Amino acid sequence: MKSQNQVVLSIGSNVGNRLEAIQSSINVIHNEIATVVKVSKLYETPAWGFESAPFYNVAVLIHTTKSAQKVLTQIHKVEKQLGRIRSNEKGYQARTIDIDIVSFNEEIISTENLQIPHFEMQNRKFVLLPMHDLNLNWMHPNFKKSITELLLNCEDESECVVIEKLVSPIEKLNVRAFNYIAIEGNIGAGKTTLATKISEDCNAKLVLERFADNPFLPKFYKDQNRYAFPLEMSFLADRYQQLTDDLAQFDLFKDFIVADYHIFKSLIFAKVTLHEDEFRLYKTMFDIIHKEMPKPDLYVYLYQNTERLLANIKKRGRSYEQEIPADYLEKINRGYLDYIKTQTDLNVLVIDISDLDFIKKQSDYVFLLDEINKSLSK
Ligand code: PH2
Ligand code: MG
Ligand code: MG
Repeated sequence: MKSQNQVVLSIGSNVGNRLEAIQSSINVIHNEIATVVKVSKLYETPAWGFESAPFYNVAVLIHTTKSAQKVLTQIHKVEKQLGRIRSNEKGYQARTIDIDIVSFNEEIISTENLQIPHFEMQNRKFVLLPMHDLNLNWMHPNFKKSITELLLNCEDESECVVIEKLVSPIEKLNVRAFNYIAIEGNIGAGKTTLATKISEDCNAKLVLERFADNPFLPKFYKDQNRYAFPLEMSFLADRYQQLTDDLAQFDLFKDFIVADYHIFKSLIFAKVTLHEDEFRLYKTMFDIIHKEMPKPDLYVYLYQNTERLLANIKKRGRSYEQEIPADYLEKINRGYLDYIKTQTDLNVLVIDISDLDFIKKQSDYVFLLDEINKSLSK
């Protein structure tokens, strides 16, 4: 199950500079509404259903947590922003830009202003051909047919010509040239959320910490002195095992790996939670183990202020985390920053996300992707 909705939009233009209009709409959608993951080839297509100049058409795949209704309202704003003027005349009009929702996951949505899947998609080659390029594993929820099958059954005879290959904003990132990115941060900083989102959007293999399996964690929060050592040892063993398994298995169908932790996290936490003598023993074990571990091409540290960490912890509601005191979080943060300072041959990117919301604000997410991309091209 994906954490985001997979939405296909059909974009068309038959007035003015058609390519520019389509490209601008893709950029505005990506920067302000939802992540544009894939873009089809650009087609020239005869006006369907009315006499008018030929269109340029594309289909795009977007990822978003927004509802279909919200996406609709926002794409209407983009149409306006790009100079679309809707007249009151009946029937189709020539237009600088038209953005329609073709599909929303495999859902059937029927409201006053929204029919999803688009009610005419099966009759329109200018929708089906571009959507076919997106290579989705998508089934029409009413007809129970794939795009390939709908194309075979489609009676539209209009001639649609490929003009050029277009590249999505996500495909433009050079993150794919790298193998392994680790997203780090304090408890509640949003590591898992960001790593999950990046893996979905950039076709990366996701490696998540299996904290839920650790039987010592709830006990530790109740009695630190008693449980810190077994907790840190079991985390270390678990992380070692997971990372050696997952990083060794190169997945041919994925472009790179994104993890929501780096093995050094173990040492950072142990330094805060263990007594000095215990830490020395722990460090001996850690040094033996971590030598074997692959190093990430990029280490991202999400810095988040304590107030928001506490709010996030409260919001996600894991019972055993609710009593975590602010000064514990501050010690952990200091541990991370001290560690980062000593790293000379690790590619580190520290991002202060205290004033960002990469879930609710697309522009904040795009900012993060840009930062990550910049530090990879260095
Ligand atoms: N959009 C329409 C009606 N007809 N024909 C082509 N070729 N391309 C379009 O995008 C298009 C159309 C209504 O939105
Ligand atoms: Mg339309
Ligand atoms: Mg429309």
